[in-house]
Amino acid sequence: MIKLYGFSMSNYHAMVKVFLLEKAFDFEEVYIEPSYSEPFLELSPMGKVPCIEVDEGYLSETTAILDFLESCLPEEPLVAADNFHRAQMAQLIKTVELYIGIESARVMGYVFFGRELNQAVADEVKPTMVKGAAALQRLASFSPYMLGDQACMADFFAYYVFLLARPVAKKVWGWELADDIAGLDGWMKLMAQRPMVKLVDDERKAAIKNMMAG
Ligand SMILES: N[C@@H](CCC(=O)N[C@@H](CS)C(=O)NCC(=O)O)C(=O)O
Repeated sequence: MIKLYGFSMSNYHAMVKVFLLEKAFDFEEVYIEPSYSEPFLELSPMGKVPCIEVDEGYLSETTAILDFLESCLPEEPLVAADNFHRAQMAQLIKTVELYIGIESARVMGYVFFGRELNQAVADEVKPTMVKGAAALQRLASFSPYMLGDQACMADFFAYYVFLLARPVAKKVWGWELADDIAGLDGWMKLMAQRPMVKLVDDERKAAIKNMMAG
């Protein structure tokens, strides 16, 4: 059985978990916090979560995990059948990951963990995110999902990026991302209604509440 290592508060963990649930995989979760130390590096060489354990070994990096899971159960597809549309989806995921997710994470400590804002970093991040948002507007159709009438891998990946990137942009720059990405708000609301997304989101909220309480 697949083992998913990580913790519920992590948005990357949420991406993998929701994907496992949507594809109806049999899996179990193992709570672990990220750490750059042995023996965890054996599972995840950058010391990050999530990672998974399958019969063949360990895998980390969310997009690699999602690709692998998709290839294990192609009969319940969450990617397009033809090569070009699949590559377009990969392009969209990469755009969201590099120019929205990773960039917004550079100022996340200020928004979620009470750290001081590094204004120089914030000044560097914003122009990249502005371009990322404009690129996404070109790449995603929001009709009503990112790439058409069915949810695909890109929707699950991007939803959990924007779940954090939106409050980050709002707090750091007073920037409502949905003002610059037409369709973003409605799409997020649609995603949030999916039963598996709701389940994972409720667990995330409960984990955050627990952390705050204790
Ligand atoms: N590129 C990684 C990012 C995962 C990630 O940033 N995970 C966070 C938890 S949400 C983590 O492990 N942080 C610890 C660290 O960066 O050392 C992926 O795609 O899985």
